[in-house]
Amino acid sequence: MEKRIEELRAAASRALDAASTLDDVENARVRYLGKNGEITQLMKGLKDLPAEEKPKAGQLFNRLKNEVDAAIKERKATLESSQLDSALAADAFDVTEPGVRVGFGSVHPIEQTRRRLEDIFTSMGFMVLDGPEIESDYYNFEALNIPAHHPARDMQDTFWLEDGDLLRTHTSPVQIRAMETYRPPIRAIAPGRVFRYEVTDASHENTFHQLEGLVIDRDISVANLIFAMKTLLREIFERDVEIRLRPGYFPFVEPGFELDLSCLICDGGGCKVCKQSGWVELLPCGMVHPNVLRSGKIDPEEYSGFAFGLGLTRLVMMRYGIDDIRQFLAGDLRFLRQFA
Ligand code: 2NL
Repeated sequence: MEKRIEELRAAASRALDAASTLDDVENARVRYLGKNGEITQLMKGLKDLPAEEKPKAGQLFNRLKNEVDAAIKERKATLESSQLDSALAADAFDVTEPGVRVGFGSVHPIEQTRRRLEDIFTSMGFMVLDGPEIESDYYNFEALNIPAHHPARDMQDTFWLEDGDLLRTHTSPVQIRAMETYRPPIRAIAPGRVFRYEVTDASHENTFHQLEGLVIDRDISVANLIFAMKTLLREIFERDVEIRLRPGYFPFVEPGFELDLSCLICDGGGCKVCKQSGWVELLPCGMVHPNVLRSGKIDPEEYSGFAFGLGLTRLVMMRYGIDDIRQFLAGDLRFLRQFA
């Protein structure tokens, strides 16, 4: 019995010395001290020994068990700490190494202009409103006095969705919602992305930016419209501008106007930009149609208003002399960096 105990002690010790991973240690524990382990099995034979040998053998077994147990714990601790050391070593980095410069982006020229316009309008007491880019037929057309089969629906080549909704072709739906939500007086602008189903070229995009505005109160007239538009344009271009109104047709306004700006390139003298006319077409606008007021639950007998639709994309092209609208969405850093 004593000899067998010594053999087991030596074998367990060798196994632990050879253990190079925590798995190896666990395997050794199972092999010697596990339920069916070699030491455990041998201890079970203790009861068959003659009575006088039992106390001594019992003592020896206990010592063996405790020794192997302690050796396992020690080996485990050693391996765990060396594992941590190597994990830390692998993680080490050189704090003296030069950094990699992270490039900063810049604000897109359309966004810059939009922010500037929002500042101008909020300083005049306008709310800045937002709305969904996916709209219903009702908010995009019906409520704006553009009934089914109206030619305007063909004019505005629309991205229709399968469920009958659409990508908004203007931000006017935002203003219909504003009329439903707020009571007059209302002063609001709705800047945002709009979509047209269109073949792209230097001056046409399927996605562009608009900023529409709406003012509703008692006794609002064309005079208020003209004053507001002149103020707006003076702020944008940072100088006094000449404007003129021509009749224009939009189903949601009556009367409707095309607002022309005296050409800023040639000061009205005639150049390539204004095609020698001295004027550039800039701002469709008009007095809100009574039907549209009614859509917004506003009584046209009591209130009147004006509205305008500023093509933000076109404005930015004019301001910076950009001659290809596709630049805006192309993501070419050489283009974008010029506005940083
Ligand atoms: C355009 C269209 C215009 C409006 C937009 C408008 C909105 C409501 C009521 C009445 Cl809720 N009018 N918007 C008015 C006149 C012209 O322009 O496509 N502009 C680039």
